[in-house]
Amino acid sequence: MLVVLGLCGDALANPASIVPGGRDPELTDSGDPEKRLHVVTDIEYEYELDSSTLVRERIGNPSRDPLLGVPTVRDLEFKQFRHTLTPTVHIGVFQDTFVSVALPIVINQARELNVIDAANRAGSSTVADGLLPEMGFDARDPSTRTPGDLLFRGPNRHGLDQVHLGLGAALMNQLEDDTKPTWKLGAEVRLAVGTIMKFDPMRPEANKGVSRGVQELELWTSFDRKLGWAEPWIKLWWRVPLTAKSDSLFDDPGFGATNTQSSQLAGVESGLELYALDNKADQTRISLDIGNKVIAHFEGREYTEMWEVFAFAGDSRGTGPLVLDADPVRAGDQPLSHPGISNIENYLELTGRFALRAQIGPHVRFAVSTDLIWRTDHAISFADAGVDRDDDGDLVNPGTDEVNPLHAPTIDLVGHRYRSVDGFDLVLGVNGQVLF
Ligand SMILES: [Ca+2]
Ligand SMILES: [Ca+2]
Ligand SMILES: [Ca+2]
Repeated sequence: MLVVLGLCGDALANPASIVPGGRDPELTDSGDPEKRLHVVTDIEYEYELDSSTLVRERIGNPSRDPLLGVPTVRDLEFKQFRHTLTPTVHIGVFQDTFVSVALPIVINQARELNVIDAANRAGSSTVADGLLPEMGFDARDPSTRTPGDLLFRGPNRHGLDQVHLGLGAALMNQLEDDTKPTWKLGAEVRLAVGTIMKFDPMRPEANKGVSRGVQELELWTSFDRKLGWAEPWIKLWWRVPLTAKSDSLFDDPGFGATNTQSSQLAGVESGLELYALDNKADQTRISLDIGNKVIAHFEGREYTEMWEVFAFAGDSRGTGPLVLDADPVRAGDQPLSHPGISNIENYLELTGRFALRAQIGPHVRFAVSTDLIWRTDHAISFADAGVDRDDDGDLVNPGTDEVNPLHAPTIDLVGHRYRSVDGFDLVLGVNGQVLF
């Protein structure tokens, strides 16, 4: 997508040489060198299709060679569709310095889980362990048996997660000194604004929010250099959660709970933009941008493919297998609902991206793009049993403050974990940009 670099973290941007607050690109060769680029407005539409297979670790087969590692069974297929519209405005506030506001709006998000062996629903490990009933669960029609291979369908969701407020500066600007690349640095605060995304099995359509309720900080830097008909660029960024809203699902229950925050992300994006047409006289350009992106997801808690099912099976008003004990030190169960979000193992997101860009005059740009995304296999129910403290022995003692209340043995014990494998996403994007 054609977006000014870094001003919209999820955009498929050529980081480009555009610097709000920097010299107006119309005046590269002549005219008033003091004329500034004041405002860049940008609108982006994305259609995203996500898929993965959920496998379950299955220990307990005595005839299996223990050296082969933990055996798994393929249980469920996950699919999600999402339409997102993101308006962004970047305003030059000083020489080569700019602020930005972006508001990603989820227009619609729908997700479902299909059982792989539809002829034997009862044999699905998710059903066998009591996480879902054999009749399945459809948020839109909870009392009816789900048809075919459909085992779970959540509500259609829409709304806002975060507003992104950015501040950036170009330390070098090729438009002003053509012996140098354009080098930018920036920070972005992402404030949670929308309805917190939750799931209540008794009122499955009551909450249609998409917000994680997490405030994040992103730091980024980028380099871009136009060399004749080619323009290589690279961007590095790191995103860390600062706090979570008090009613978010990222709650620390104390005792032996660790890693209760949303996971951190780090990314490297790069590309090579090749100009098929570059008419300097009227600034008409057509280019192909071929690039890649590597994003590391670090251990932490996330809304995974299974989060609504885990919330379903952990509703403290019922007797599901994931109901937690809020106080491990007090005898008996103090029922605590499983929040649905779960600990994830480190994984990588690897993206190949192709964008076709057109520039019509100095101030109007369009792009269409495709991202192909592969996610490495990783465990998605990965909570530790707790922490061993300074007592004798090195195990987490039951009934003590060493126990992690968020640990649900049915899914978090080695040999019982859920793993997301064969993750593949496709993103199609359309983008328009106007510079003033
Ligand atoms: Ca207890
Ligand atoms: Ca201990
Ligand atoms: Ca110890």
